Formats: sequence, structure tokens, C-alpha cells
Amino acid sequence: MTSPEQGRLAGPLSMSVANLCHRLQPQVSARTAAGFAEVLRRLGAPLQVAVAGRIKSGKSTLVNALIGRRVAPTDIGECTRLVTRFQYGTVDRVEIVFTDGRKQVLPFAADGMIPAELGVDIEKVSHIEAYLTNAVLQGMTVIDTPGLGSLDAASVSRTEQLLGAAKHRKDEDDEEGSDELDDTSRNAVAGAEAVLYVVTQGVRADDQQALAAFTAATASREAGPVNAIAVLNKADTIAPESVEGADGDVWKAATILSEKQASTLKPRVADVLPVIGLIAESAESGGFTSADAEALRQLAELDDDVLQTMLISADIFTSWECDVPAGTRLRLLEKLDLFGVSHAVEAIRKEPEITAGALRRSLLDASGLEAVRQRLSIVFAARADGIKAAAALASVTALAHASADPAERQRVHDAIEVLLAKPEAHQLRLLEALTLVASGAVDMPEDLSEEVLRVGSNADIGAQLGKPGAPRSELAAHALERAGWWRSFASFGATPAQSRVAHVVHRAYFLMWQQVREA
Ligand SMILES: Nc1nc2c(ncn2[C@@H]2O[C@H](COP(=O)(O)OP(=O)(O)OP(=O)(O)O)[C@@H](O)[C@H]2O)c(=O)[nH]1
Ligand SMILES: [Mg+2]
Repeated sequence: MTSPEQGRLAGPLSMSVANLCHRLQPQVSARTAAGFAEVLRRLGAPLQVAVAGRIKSGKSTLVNALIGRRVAPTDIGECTRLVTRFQYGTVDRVEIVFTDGRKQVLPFAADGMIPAELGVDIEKVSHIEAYLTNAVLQGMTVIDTPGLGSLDAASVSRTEQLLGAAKHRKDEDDEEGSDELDDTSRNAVAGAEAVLYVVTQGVRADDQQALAAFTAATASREAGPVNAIAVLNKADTIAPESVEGADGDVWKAATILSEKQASTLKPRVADVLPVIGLIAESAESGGFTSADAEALRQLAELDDDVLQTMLISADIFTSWECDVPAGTRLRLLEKLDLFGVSHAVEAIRKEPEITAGALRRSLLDASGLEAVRQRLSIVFAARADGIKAAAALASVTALAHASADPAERQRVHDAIEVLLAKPEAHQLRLLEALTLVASGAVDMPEDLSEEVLRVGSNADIGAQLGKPGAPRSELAAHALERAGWWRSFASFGATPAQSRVAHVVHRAYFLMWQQVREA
């Protein structure tokens, strides 16, 4: 089959769901067919990653760092109350999309950023689309969202609308047979496919609620370890003396806290990684300049006692009597905060000849961004095919559910069953099983649920078996043993829901066994 979107499909699973949509399209009502067309369009687009979290947790800062360009307004302005989608384009262009479907080009501000104030009635704005030439966006579309937990109900509802149901237009004509998407259908096909959840030190039990609320907003898809990771942002602001075992080291403290939060947020997210978004943004987006490096060099020459005193607080740092102009110091604080300044000064003192470029690199290393990027590419990019295909299949299922025609519902249902029965679709079943367990929809004893998570959320067989690096013979024996165990659990020890999951896990082990045995 040839269709325009197939060249860009993420892999064989997406391909099989796309084929299913194509095959069914002529056999369903105009409205369901319009839904399928939307599913097909999304299947061909890069993975949609929403950056979510509480207000002022540093989401936009992190978005800029990831894109490598300071383009999303941070801190203030009405734009931080809007959803902005950053997607790849051949020319830089920003559009305001209104709730009635109208679009209006928005010129960049003088500093190259999206203007913080739009000059239009914000109540009428659905969201902002930013098309940028940055290569990262070829692999994923990044969606910056207003903070959850915000008291501003309007912005929360805008976020929910966009993530849960991208309303490009209001339903003017809602007649039967119309090929316009109705609300239910829109809900079924829209929504982010993956989540980067930003927390800060103060994560509490209700952050898990926020994550669950976000999950609800992603329409028919649940967030889980397959498609959600978290970062502990603003790691630089953690007071290490408040964290036991940190030995006064900020990064160590951040790592310890991240691990604690991982167990709070488990199993909703795969991982919690510490990061300093502000430093990452400055180092990656050209914000850190050679003038900044020069100013830091001057600070490095100060008497250490003086410098340590200045670094006690932002107020002291900017108001202390010193040769570096106060305005310059303020700029350094805005770009690096105290931790970044202190890190840079240490790097200069260790290597006085260090170039501005090498200093920038050292700051980037200190920000932890690289680990986040790597994790993103492991968790999201490597699984984009499975994530997108599972999301598309969930959309197809939801579209069928919403159909008024029972015969149509049955036809779609049967087609999905046929697809899932194919051996190559096993990965989709596994993702589905994993999501059921991770979301608590299917209750499992703790140890079994951890095993399902391990099998379902790792790509490498050694890691799936919980024996990374073990010799093949050991992996094969273990896979076979677990395959047998899960089969008998499916037959004898389980509730019907558990049994369905157990069959899938059994098969996963069986396939692993075949693979290690043959290789
Ligand atoms: N010290 C420090 N400050 C940071 C860090 N990341 C972001 N900030 C600051 O936190 C403030 C809020 O950052 P934003 O990126 O606007 O946060 P946001 O989550 O997008 O905020 P809303 O969109 O309003 O919810 C800004 O002043 C940032 O400079 C960080 O890693 N360390
Ligand atoms: Mg923001």
C-alpha cells in the first residue's frame, strides 16, 4: 500500500495500524472515517511529547533547552497561560490558532522569542503553533503546557482541551453523516502520546494526583512507564544539608531526592532524573555568551572569602561592592543562578585558560540535560513505534465505541482482534498489558506487577529478564522458567483480568526464549 504518510511511519506496528485504518475507511460512516483520517495523520507525525507539571516548575525553560533555542517565554506574560506546540517546519513561523479555527501569524519578538503578550483576546485563543527549523523537532513535537494546579481555571481548561481534545473548531454542524469530528471523536484521537513530567523538590502525594489528572487529559491513553518520564528540575536550588546522605553535595542531594520521588510517582513514570533546566537552557540556546565567560573570569580572580560571601544569596551577590558591574552580575544570575556561577568560577580556577566554549560545555555537563536527552531517546524515540501504534489503536477503539451503528462497532472490533492476534503485534499487546497494570486497572500483587513493568518497559532482553549482561544460556533458562510460571498462573491462579495479562506476559517470555536460544 502506498499513501503519503507511510514514508514517515515510526515502524512496523504503526504500519499495521495504518493499514487497518485504510482497510476500514471505506466500510464505516463518514464521521468514523474522518476520525480514521485524523488517526492516520497523527501516525505519520513525530511523537507528541507534552511537557507538563505544576506552575513555575520550569517547563518552558526546559522546552527551550531541549529545542536548543530560547523561544518559549518563561516567567511572565500571558503566553505562559497557553499551550504552545513546537513542531518541525522548513521556515520559522508562529501562528495563533483561535477556538473558531481562525489562524493568525504572530511575528517573533525582537529577541527571537514568541512574544509574551499576543495583542489579541486571549479568551478566544485555542493554542499557539510554532514551526521551527530545529532538527530535534524532526524526531518529536514538543508541547509546552501551562502549569497544572494553577488557580487560573481558564488556562487549565485550555490545557485539558488541547491535550485531551485539540479543538480546532467549534461544532457548527453536528449533523449525522457530517465528516466533521464531533467532541467524542476529537477526544479519541487527540492528546499527547508521551509525557515529560516536571517536578521540583516539593513533590507531594498530590503530584501523583496531578499526574493522574494529566493522564485523564490525554484522552484514551494512560500515562505509564512506557510513555512518561519525570525530571526533578531546579536541582541547583536544593539545600544539600537538608538531605540525608548528600554530604553537602547539591548534585548528590538531587539524585537522592530523585530516587525518592521515583518511588512516589511509580509506576506512573519510568524514571525521575535530576536536571537544572536554567543552566541547560543558557548553555544550549546561545544564552551563555563570551561576555558572560569574561565576567565569570573576573569573578574567579576575586579573593575566595569574598566570593564565597557573595554566593550566599542572590541579594548579596548583586549588591556587594565589586569591579564586575552589578548589571552584569544580575545577568549572570538570570542565566545561571548562584549554583551555575559558582560552578563556572570553579571550572575557571581549575583551568584558567579555559575557553568560553569549553566553559559552556562544562555548564551543560553540570546541568544534567544530556542524561535527560538520552533517557528521552531510549524511552520515547526507541519506542515511538509502539507508543504511537498503541495510541492510534486506542483512538480507533474509542472511535468505534462512539459510533451509533452496532454493525460498524463490531466490524472495527473484529479487525482489531485480527490485528492483535498476529505475532508481530505482540509488542502492542504487551504495551497494553503493561498500561493496564501500571494504571492499576488490573490489580496484581506487587512483585508480579514489578515483573510486568520490567518485561514491558525495557527494550533489551537482559534488562527485561532482570539479568543485564548475563550469559545467553542463563537468560534462555530463566525466560523458559518464567514462561512456564506465567502460563500456569494464567490457567490456575488468576482472576480473568489477571489471566489476560498473564497470557501476554507468558508469550513475551516465550518469544524472548526463542530469541536468545536462536542467536
Ligand atoms: N534556579 C533555577 N531556576 C529555574 C530553573 N528552571 C527554571 N527556573 C526559573 O523558574 C522560573 C519559571 O520558569 P518557567 O520555565 O517559566 O516555568 P514554567 O513551568 O514554564 O511556568 P508556567 O508556564 O508559568 O507554569 C523562571 O524564572 C526560570 O528562570 C532551574 O533549573 N534552576
Ligand atoms: Mg511556561
